[in-house]
Amino acid sequence: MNELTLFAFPGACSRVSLILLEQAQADYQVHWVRLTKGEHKRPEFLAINPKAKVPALKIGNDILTENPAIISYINQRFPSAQLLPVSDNALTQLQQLSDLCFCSSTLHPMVTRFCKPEFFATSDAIISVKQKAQDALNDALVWVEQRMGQAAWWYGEQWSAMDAYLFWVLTRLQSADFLLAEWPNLHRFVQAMLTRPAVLRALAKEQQLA
Ligand SMILES: N[C@@H](CCC(=O)N[C@@H](CS)C(=O)NCC(=O)O)C(=O)O
Repeated sequence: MNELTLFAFPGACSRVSLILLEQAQADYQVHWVRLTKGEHKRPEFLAINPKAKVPALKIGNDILTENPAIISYINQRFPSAQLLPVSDNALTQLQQLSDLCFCSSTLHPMVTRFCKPEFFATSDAIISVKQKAQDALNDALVWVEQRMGQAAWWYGEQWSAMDAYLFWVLTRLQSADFLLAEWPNLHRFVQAMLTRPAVLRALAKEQQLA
């Protein structure tokens, strides 16, 4: 089997893959890329991911980037962990991919604008970018809150990679003082995630670097 190394940073979206590797009880290593020190822009890491982003997953001598692709790989490599609901139906599989893309392409850019508005605006416009991101997040989270309803997890009874992804979105927002109080189902969901051993192990790994 090809060795796995996850390039990650505490609190970044690499947390999703970290949780999944823990959930699958995978044999893997973590290589921390200190974003705060600009390590993602250094030649050593650009040789891994020229897009200068975490996560990246090294699989033997190959590299995989982009969250939905990495998550799909981990799911396929560890089938017994059932990180996504199993289905032979091609459309169902694409709907699962669509859910992951909702996190990566719709929610993630809003999260970045809320948490790091200075990446997108000069000082006079920073507050306005953050406010616009908050508005967009509020609109998106109305649907997420409804979709979760009273269900334990995104796909109902079965915990999945979507829960890990949503957990990262929500905890990243909380770390930037986004209040979840308005969203009782999402608040309950985050609390439930914090009781899961794989989630706690992933967070403890992140803490080792902090
Ligand atoms: N489209 C990429 C986005 C990855 C991404 O934005 N990663 C952030 C951390 S959450 C990052 O590495 N940021 C460093 C920077 O932009 O300077 C994916 O889904 O994997």
